[in-house]
Amino acid sequence: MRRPALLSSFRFIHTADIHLDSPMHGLSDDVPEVAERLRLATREALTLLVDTAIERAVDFMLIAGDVYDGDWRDYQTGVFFVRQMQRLDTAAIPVYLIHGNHDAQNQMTRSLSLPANVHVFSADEAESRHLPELDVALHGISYAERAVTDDLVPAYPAPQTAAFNIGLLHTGLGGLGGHENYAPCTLDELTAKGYDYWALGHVHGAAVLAEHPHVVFSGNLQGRSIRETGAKSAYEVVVEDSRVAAIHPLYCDVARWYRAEVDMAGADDFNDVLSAMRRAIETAADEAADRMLALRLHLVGTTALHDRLIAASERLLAEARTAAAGLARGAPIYVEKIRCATAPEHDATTRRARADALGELQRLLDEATADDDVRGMIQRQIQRLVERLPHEIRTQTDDRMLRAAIESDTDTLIAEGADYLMARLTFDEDPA
Ligand SMILES: [Mn+2]
Repeated sequence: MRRPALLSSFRFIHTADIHLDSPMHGLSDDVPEVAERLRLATREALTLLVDTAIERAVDFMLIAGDVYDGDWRDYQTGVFFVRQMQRLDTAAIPVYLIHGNHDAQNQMTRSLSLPANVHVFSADEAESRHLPELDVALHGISYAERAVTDDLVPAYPAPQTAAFNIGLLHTGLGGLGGHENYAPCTLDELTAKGYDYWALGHVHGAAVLAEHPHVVFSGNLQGRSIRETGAKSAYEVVVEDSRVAAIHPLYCDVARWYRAEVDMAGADDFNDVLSAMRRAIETAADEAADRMLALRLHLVGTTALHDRLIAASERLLAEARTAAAGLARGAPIYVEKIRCATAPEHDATTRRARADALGELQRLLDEATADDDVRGMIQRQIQRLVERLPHEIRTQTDDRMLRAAIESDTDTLIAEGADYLMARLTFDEDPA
């Protein structure tokens, strides 16, 4: 095992995927004050990280790609970043960063000069920086273009002897966590490189994949949609005698996304439903402490109220939003969506047996479902709609009917559609 000549002790921050000024997905204009504050969350999280770096007097900061979400709308995004870097400059904290797929060289049409404490690794070839006072060698390369499909690791320089070696790399590492597999590589390849710490970016879930040598994804700094739930952080890495002694998460997220299940099994009427939703909102608010909260409620369980819940979805959302607004709390709560995943006490079998118009409709739907001509027609019509959907929706939607349409799952599509139709016919919009 290689031994540094001089043992060195220091602390640094590893962050990545800041996605500054990224839109927050799933915000609606119904609650403009909350939506506006959530839109600023990526900036506030970076401000908090810089506060923390200064307060803890770390020796340097690493940003492993995707500082920006994409090309700036105007210079304000860049101005904001430069100002935060200037604060670190004043505190004599150097910053080393690489660009990732979102802020690759060819994605950005605007740029601003950065203060002298910030070093951006070249997009032309992997390069190294030596920090003599700490005996640290940093290696990295920025993305020249969005879709980097080559393994970049072989091009990284050999470790410097008598130094603590750190590699900054933006990688999908084999498609981890469903992220695009850019700059693919393997864990074995990274641990075999001879570096002491790999500061990785791109995968938004934090993960320490190996220790001694360390291979670490810091995850993104601030969740931006219901797909990025729970606490988000950067890491503070403590090195003692040229060896990683500890890694602490620094929670700088100012808004948290949560999914909460609300069990409807015990609900007898609409008031019970509202109380259960209110309790779920309060519990999530406690978990988020004093942060902003963006919440999705999943109504679950078997209930006689199933049809009414589906028919009253707009009112339920409005009720949940006013309940959230009524909580005395420093930071706002945004109820993003209510997903009704309850099961009816009386299903299609019971409906089919009814002698009235609903029974007849159910029997008609049954026939249609079994008819190949009808199925073919539905498939063709839906296919035409699906082809027009933006790529992002096609790949990311978690709406059950939309998913069924995209995946040409005609059975689910018809069953869900029939369920909704039945619910709307059985109950009016506004249950008492
Ligand atoms: Mn990325």
